[in-house]
Amino acid sequence: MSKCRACGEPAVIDLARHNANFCADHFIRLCLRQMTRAIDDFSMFSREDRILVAVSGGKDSLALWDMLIMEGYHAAGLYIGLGIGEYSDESGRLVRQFASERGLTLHEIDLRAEHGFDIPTAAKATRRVPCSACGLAKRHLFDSAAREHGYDVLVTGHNLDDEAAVLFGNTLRWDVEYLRRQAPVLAASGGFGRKAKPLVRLTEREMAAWCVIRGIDYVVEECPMALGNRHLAYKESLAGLESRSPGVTASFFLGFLERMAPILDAGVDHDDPVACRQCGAPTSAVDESCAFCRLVSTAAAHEPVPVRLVLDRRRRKAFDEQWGTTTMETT
Ligand code: Q46
Ligand code: ZN
Ligand code: ZN
Repeated sequence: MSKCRACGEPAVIDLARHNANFCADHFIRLCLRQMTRAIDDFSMFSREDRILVAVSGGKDSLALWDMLIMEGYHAAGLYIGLGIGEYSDESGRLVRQFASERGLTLHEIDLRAEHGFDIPTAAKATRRVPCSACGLAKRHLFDSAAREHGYDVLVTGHNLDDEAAVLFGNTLRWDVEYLRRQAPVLAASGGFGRKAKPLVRLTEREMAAWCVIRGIDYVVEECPMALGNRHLAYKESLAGLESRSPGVTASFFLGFLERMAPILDAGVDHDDPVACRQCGAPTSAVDESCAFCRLVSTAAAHEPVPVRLVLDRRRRKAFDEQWGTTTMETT
């Protein structure tokens, strides 16, 4: 049996990118060290700050919340019920269970109950891919919840693999504006709060292992609406490279952060926002409602749409293959 590099006890995980194996205890310490390094290197927040963790019920955000609490940070959770069928039911249940078992503060927003729509309906009503309406709603609600409850910073569970996939896509298109915004911390600006990604030095597999070792139940299924999402293809390509050369994903993304630091833009330019005339949130849409309020009025007026009707033929075939369902036969 392989041994832990630090103490020689039996190892529970092999990390090819570190060319080493670790026992549970030393793996936990390694993860905490990597998170703390990201927080300190980018001055994300301090121990005095009040932190709001956007939790989806997936492994990354729950692991992040767990790690922050373990390191003594003041961190509460924010969960948004997106109304994506059973996926949302299960993720909400697991987030509530995580918070109540540990006595942590959890803020919840239910899109359907509070804003009159859900993501499948928003996708249909706006005729755009679900992730576009979803991303817009989440950005708005994260910001407004952090502001309303007086948090200093909002943190998300984006990991090294997520960020490397985004970097890969931005590089393939040489999208300089997006490349500049890939800093793991964005300072508060123009009425928008500070945002940070403390897991940028940790991989997806490491976060799954964290949850297993710490006994955290998380929603294992990917969001069904993500099928066909371009990021997944970039992730798969990088995973292929990683299996042949362990560590290549980390050197790609962390090397970018190190070498490109001078061009990274830690502040987002919102050119003098005004207050949305409906909800008061900062927006660049002068004399108009913000993008979220416009989404609400389009989506809430639409009849509710079940998840499966939003998935197009190609996605539904993949969905059926993945989940063993028969949505293809029902229309
Ligand atoms: S929840 Fe929403 Fe994600 Fe589902 S609809 Fe897309 S953006 S994939 S992180
Ligand atoms: Zn050890
Ligand atoms: Zn608004």
